[in-house]
Amino acid sequence: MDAPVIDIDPFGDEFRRDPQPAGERLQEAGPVVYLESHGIRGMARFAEVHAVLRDHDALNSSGGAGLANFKKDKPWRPPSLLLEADPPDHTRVRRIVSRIMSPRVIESLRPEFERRADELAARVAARGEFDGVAELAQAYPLLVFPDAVGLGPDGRENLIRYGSMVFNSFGPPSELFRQAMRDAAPVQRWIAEHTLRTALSPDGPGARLYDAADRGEITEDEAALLVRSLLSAGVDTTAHALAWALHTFATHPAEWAETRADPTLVRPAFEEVMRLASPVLTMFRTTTREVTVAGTTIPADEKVLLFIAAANRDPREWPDPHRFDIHRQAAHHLSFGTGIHACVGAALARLEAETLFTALTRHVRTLELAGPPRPRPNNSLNALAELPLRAIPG
Ligand code: OVM
Repeated sequence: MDAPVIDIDPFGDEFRRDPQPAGERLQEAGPVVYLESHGIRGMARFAEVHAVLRDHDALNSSGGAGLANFKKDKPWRPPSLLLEADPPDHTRVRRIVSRIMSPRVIESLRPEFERRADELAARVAARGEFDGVAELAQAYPLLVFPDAVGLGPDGRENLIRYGSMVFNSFGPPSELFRQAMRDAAPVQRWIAEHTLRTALSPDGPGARLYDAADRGEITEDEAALLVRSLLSAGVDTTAHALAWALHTFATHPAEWAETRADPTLVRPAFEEVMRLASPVLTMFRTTTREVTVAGTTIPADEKVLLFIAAANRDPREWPDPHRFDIHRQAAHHLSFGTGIHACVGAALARLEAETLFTALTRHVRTLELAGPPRPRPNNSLNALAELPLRAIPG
């Protein structure tokens, strides 16, 4: 073993409660470490995580983005055609989804998002005390995302349940995963039904994917699986990003005052929140051959855990990495990944954040914690279950 052996369990309670000290220990130990808890390699320094995400030939995704090695263990659902696929298959479908979710297409949603965000922000601010998770961070994506994809109004809570299943599945088959999978059948049935052509409005990205099927660019089944990707990764992730943005502003009143005074700061401040509080803590790749990273050789067919959130706070890349600095150049954080698998919904997530927080600058004078935030344990997400907030409107 040429990598230092570390006893941190990246799916254990201690890591979940506070991933930051573990991140520092991993970085100090070296560019590549061996995590004996699961018999896997890990990386937590920015340079190596960044390089591995871009080296999709040597470290691929069809082995799965979680702990399970799809070459050996049967996946719990048919693999994603995006997240859990490699070129050339991945390239073919990714091109189609990228076009349908392009920044120009997403930008056309802005007026509607602005209207919804303003209504929601005004209503919540007037209430004074509220749960930032239920009433803003989850409520807003659930309000705009299903419409943006072309889903009808009913059953949206299934998206939260399904997101929790998907992101817990990236860890070991622990009690946490079993809990997430309890009564999974009706949720999975709802998701499957809502990936069908008949469930999607004719003007959204869902219908555009079926147009591609009609042109023969993908099959009908592939269109359904690509809609499933949007439903898997589109709600929970943005909800937690918005929750952390609320938390960060509530605990940094000077930065909130500055952002209120100049709402063009909303966008860079959100990038800085994403850097500091990445909703995705960890993601895996699988080696396709023996590969040497920063002088450490990793055999073929091994899972490699990328500590995304830790890399975003690596002092080798970010001066004063734990400080919330809204003037920092933060946009090259790894919370949306990088390389060919970089988040295809990033423009949509950014638009949600920009419209919601711009609306809040108009309706909320001050924001503070009204009680301790309650975490929501998850195998790969940094998630909040509850965020008690107090707002003074204005
Ligand atoms: C997908 C998928 C699911 C979860 C996460 C993700 C972070 C993608 O089904 O394609 O990307």
